[in-house]
Amino acid sequence: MLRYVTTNAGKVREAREYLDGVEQLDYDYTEVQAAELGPIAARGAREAYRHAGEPVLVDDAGLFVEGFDGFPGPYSAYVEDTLGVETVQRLVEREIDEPRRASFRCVLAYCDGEPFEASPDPVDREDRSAAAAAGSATEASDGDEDADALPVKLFHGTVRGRVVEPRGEGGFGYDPIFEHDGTTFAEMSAAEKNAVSHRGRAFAKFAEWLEGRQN
Ligand code: ITT
Repeated sequence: MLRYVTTNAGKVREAREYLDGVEQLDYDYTEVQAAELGPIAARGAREAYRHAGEPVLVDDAGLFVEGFDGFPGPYSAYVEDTLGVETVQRLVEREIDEPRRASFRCVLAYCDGEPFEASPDPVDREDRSAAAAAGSATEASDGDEDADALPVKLFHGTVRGRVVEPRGEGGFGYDPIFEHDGTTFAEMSAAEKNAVSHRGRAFAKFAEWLEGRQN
């Protein structure tokens, strides 16, 4: 049984469109600090796999504002919890001229304890963030050899848009302030959002790859 590892019910609603019978695992894995989402998700997937002992899928996402060099990016959850998305929108409006470009990015990290065949989507084979934290570029181990050796398959999805004044009642998180093609994500149904979103794009790749792996 595949476990979708998240504490976020909004993500689960969107994932159901792609994976029949996917079960949520409400497990709060350690989110290491890193400039990119991939290493955070990969490390989370290793930790969640060790915890669950079953195939796991971790989903790490964030809003990258171009005029802020990608901030809040990997810190999106912390910024939502502390400032709130409406404050983020006001800051962007104050500091950045139109069109206030931004992108949403999502990385899905899959781990089932087995190695992976080559495919266009990358495999993370070591815990680079642990290596960086230990001050070594070559030594990947942080003392937990087994976990570091677990390969993790990564699926990326990105969508470009603009930061706008909040509109819409649907979705979650930053959806009311993110506009794509004239509509905010909060004004879309889950199916409409999935058709264009960072998560939808990553899930479409993952679902196709998983089907091939299972057959
Ligand atoms: P888990 O880590 O338990 O999955 P989370 O909500 O902390 O839940 P992330 O770290 O991936 O998940 O999310 C980073 C932030 O981005 C957080 O504030 C989310 O609400 C927000 N977010 C993620 N995906 C989003 C989406 O599709 N639309 C709007 N906001 C989103």
